[in-house]
Amino acid sequence: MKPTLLSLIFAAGLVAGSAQAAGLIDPQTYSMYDGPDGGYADQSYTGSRDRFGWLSGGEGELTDGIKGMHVDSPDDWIPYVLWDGYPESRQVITFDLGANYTVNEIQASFLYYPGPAVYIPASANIRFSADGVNYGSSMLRTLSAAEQNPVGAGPASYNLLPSVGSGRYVEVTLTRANRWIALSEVEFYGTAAPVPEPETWALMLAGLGLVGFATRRRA
Ligand SMILES: [Ca+2]
Repeated sequence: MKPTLLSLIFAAGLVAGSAQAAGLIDPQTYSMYDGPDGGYADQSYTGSRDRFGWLSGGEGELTDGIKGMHVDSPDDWIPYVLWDGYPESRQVITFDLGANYTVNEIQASFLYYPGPAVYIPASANIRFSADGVNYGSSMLRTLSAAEQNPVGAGPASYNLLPSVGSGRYVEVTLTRANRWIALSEVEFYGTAAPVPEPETWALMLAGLGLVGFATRRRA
């Protein structure tokens, strides 16, 4: 009876694992080129910033939970990181989620404000990696004309992930439609997807072997 009970417990564990609801993932760090100095830059970034404006090893405005603000005066740019479309036409942000996850959704909070030439990106390219070196194929998300031109100026949030992905590192490449883009937050929703290490597999197989051995002995 013992092996049956063990397999029941094992099966219950699998069911419990798969039933876990997708929740908000807390990224550990992100790296990217900062916005221009002043109110356009990432004001609260905790990592290092080199002389070219490359941010690494920390996090800041894009993961602080502050999003969806309207802008009424130039001071209000502060919760946003802004990048000018010229001369760079793409902005690459790489997030380290801290562990492997199955990611269902990437919500990015932008500002649409055509008066001062702040627009929604035309598209996003998403790539996942388990080790931060080798990335899977690009997942392209093209934003529709309606998404790029919301009714009235103000904050606009879109899911940039066209289909489910998995990994620890997520590279988000934003392609501009026009001049500036303003980004206040990037949120990842998903479930922990632990990839068993070879040692874990060896232990599990050894455990199954022991169960089989015990069953045979009893028979
Ligand atoms: Ca924020």
